[in-house]
Amino acid sequence: QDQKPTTENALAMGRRKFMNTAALASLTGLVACNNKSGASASAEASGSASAAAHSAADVTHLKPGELDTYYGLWSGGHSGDMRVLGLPSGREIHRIPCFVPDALVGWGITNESKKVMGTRPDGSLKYNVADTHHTHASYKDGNYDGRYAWINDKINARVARIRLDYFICDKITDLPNVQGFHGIFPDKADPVDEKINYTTRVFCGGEFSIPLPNAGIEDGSKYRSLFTCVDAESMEVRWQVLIDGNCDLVATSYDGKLAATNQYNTEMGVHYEDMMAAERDACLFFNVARIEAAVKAGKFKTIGDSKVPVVDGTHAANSDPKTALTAYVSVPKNPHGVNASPDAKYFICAGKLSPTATVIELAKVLDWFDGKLEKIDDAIVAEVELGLGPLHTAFDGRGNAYTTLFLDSQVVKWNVDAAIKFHKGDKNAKYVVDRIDVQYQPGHLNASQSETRAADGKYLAVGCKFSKDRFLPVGPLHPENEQFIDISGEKMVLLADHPVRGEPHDFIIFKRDLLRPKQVYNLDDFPLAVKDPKESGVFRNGKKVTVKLTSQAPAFSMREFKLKKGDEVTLILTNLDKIEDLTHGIAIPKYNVQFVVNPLETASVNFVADKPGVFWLYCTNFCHALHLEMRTRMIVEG
Ligand code: CUK
Ligand code: CUA
Ligand code: CA
Repeated sequence: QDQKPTTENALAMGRRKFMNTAALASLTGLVACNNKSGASASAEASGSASAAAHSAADVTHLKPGELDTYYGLWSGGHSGDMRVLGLPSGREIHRIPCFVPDALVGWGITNESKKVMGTRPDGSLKYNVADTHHTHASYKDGNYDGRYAWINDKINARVARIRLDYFICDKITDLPNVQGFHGIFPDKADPVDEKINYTTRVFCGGEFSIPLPNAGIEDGSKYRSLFTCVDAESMEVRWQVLIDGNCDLVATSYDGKLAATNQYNTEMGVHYEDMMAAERDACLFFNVARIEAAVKAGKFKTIGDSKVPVVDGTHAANSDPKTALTAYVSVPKNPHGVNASPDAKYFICAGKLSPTATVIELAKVLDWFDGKLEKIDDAIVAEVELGLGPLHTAFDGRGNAYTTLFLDSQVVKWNVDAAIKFHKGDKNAKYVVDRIDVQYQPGHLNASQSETRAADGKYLAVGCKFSKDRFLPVGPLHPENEQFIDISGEKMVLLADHPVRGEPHDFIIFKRDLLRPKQVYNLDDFPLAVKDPKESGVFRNGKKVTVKLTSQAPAFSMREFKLKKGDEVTLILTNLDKIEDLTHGIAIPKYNVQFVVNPLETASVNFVADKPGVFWLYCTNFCHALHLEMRTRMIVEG
């Protein structure tokens, strides 16, 4: 593959012409054949690249006891969780269950986690599956403040909040009248109150249009999508915007004034060939202050059973810039990804089916809303060719952007100012700085601190959708390859392959000192806490029985307890050990119960004592030299 970093070379790439003229219906075929060429080309290139990669790889190899310098928060895709990676080592340190059950900690088994996840009237979980794509954290002064992260569930249109002090999910909100909730981004400031320079809202894009209300209508032209605003603190849905077209990813401006979503289905097609019929789609901007004012003024409707105010963001209702709530900036064919540059000036949409990236200047979008820019498309300050299948863009804080090229299996580094000059007519402006092969078919990428004003341009991670030959074969299901790249110099240097279990999409990477995680819970945060071993016992109220238990290595507070067959039991366990890392677990054989309690944590489960006999409740989490002896007898009398 051509590695020379010149625009001319990039433009001369023959496959681009093929891409532009070939029937796009054969897109999947093109991916398959490109896979092969990508693999062989990189094998040839690896000889020359390996020497540089070898010495640079030292930074990813931490000595025993050495700590990583960056946190990475990764989405788990249809594993439904959030992952915590340490970087540069690429080690997976933790998984945070949110939407789906987790056997390790008993998420989805304890009453406390079920309350967060949501249950049906019979007490079973509302959902057991999820598909997480995008994870972003809360801001203050343009950088992460370590309070929260949010993650989407595309399948069931839910948004989960993660507390970054304990690395746990504490709230999940269902978005009404939305299917395929995809892009998500918190705001970074308030558009009205300048004193609020931190996150108060989370914006959520609805990707699949549906009948509103959903009444089983076949005529797709009647379907619509909604853009949703969730309150960052209460996690209540604040408002929604009815739009034309759909929402893919979401970005927000640093001043809090604008949110945007890229739209690939402005055609509102229900079949894929209809979704790529138009030459251009859009990046749809939302004027947050005006929407909030419209909601306040009562200019909204509601849909079906939902009480959420829905304002009108369609083309027809927003042609006058002075009152418009939304602005549709045109972007070439089926864009994917919209990303805010760390200098706060631009949003960049990648072309996906077009080999281009579009740079939109935010000041000009605001000018249009103020009636000072004639055509909204005049906010486009660059539209430059990058390569085949551009998807997502990250930044180094030195004016360079890095975009994944899915079909080319590359990351392209390009200079935003040079691209703007080139677009203005300076054909000598060399905007492509470097290209690097990645293995293979990259989706998201992100650089350290890239989504903050403090982008530091040190590292770049690339989520490769196919790992093919990069790891020991483990049967048909391959891991993904989160490749790690040094971007501190002019040329990108590949540092490491990191296998991850499927199927992460997006992730953020930030400096470790932005977080101060807690190691021990606060007893008082749990209303059911059994604060003293002397409080333990079996408390009966007819058939309803509460079992109160505490754990302190190497024993539970009761050596045995008795129940009667048919008892409806609530078992509460408080871990009174307050030492860091001293977690206990409890399992009840044949009752399908297992969960852990961390230091000073309380958790509870409900079950019916329907099986008589002796059941050894035992500690599942290795805690002490007498861990195996740490058990208690549950005696169920028949
Ligand atoms: S999407 Cu997965 S590669 Cu859901 Cu962010 Cu682009
Ligand atoms: Cu307590 Cu093992
Ligand atoms: Ca389209």
